[in-house]
Amino acid sequence: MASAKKRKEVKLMQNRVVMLADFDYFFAQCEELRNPILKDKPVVVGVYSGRTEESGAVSTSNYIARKYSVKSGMPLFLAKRKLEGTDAVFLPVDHDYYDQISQRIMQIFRGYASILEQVSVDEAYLDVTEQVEGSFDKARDYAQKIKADVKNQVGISFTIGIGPNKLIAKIACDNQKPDGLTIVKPEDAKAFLSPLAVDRLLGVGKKTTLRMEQMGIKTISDLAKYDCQRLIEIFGKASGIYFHNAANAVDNEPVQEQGEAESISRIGTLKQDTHDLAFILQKTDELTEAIHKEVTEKNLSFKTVSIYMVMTDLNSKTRSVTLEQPAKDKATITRNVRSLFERFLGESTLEVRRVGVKVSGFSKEEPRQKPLTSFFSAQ
Ligand code: DCP
Ligand code: CA
Ligand code: CA
Repeated sequence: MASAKKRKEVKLMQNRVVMLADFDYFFAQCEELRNPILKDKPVVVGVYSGRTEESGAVSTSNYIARKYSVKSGMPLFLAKRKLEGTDAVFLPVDHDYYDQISQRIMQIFRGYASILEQVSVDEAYLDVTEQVEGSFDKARDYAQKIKADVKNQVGISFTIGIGPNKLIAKIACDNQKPDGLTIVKPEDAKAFLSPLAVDRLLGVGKKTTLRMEQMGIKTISDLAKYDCQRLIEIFGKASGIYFHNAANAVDNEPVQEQGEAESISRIGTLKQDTHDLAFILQKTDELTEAIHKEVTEKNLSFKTVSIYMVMTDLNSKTRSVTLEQPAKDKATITRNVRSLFERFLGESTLEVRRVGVKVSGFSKEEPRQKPLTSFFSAQ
């Protein structure tokens, strides 16, 4: 019995069905969701730096605005110029709202996957091997079902890429947007990658692309054929092997649940910019409540409590305290958050716009720990 089970596991490992779901024009789609009138207009969501009314950058835009060649990262004044004469709507980012929607969708995904790995606010890998019994044909219907379910329950559309591993799923997902579905079967994976430019591979940036071009490598197929030993000599062992494998559609990275976090954090925007301790603590109490709930559910003890704040000038700051003993109670978080803010507000005259609370340094034994990006580094 045991060996039959083992064989089945091995078989499953060899023939995975991995999905990447990436929400379409996410921040802008969220704005359309709460205000459907926007759907027929160009919509630009931007980060306003606050220096002048127009200074800041485009976070994203809907597909109507993209027709006017508005792009993420573009200065807002340029986007305005491109959309001159249209009924374009410009909106500031509202991370709390997008996070809420994201969490609702991720929760639905959990019901459809054996393992869910959230990689960003609008992207997640789903290992659905078991659910579709290793079949890529079944995976097509299954993906449509997930899309329809999220559309019904939340009202957001997204694009799915399906492949035998994360690498293929990701590139398949980029293939057709929005509301796309691209399936690449294991036997087609190499041919699917072949004609693509090398910079489509994760980890191949501008510098590497240039270097590869000098070596006569332009497409992924060129890279796949290139001598692996030479790649190692030029790019080092880890990168050389990675490039060789990736170009040959080989990627054994498992889809990994991110539940075993190194830290638990929450972040929120204040109703108004302030320098008032009591006002800030009202918000951090809410955040602490949610953090403590998660800490309790996961049965963790923490050794570090941190605060995070974004000031009105958009600079962000963090402060931390390490406890003498690991703790698991809410009062410890509340008390330390309070004293960290007291001290911080005493040192700074700037007003605070967003605040965050984080606990870390968990002492429960955690197998297979992988460093996670916390909100501190993500900001
Ligand atoms: N984002 C941002 N600044 C950038 C790029 C992205 O603030 N330079 C934010 C806004 C996006 C979200 O991240 O909505 C997700 O980024 P994506 O790259 O997935 O882009 P979109 O979801 O906006 O569009 P697409 O339909 O191409 O996925
Ligand atoms: Ca997206
Ligand atoms: Ca994305």
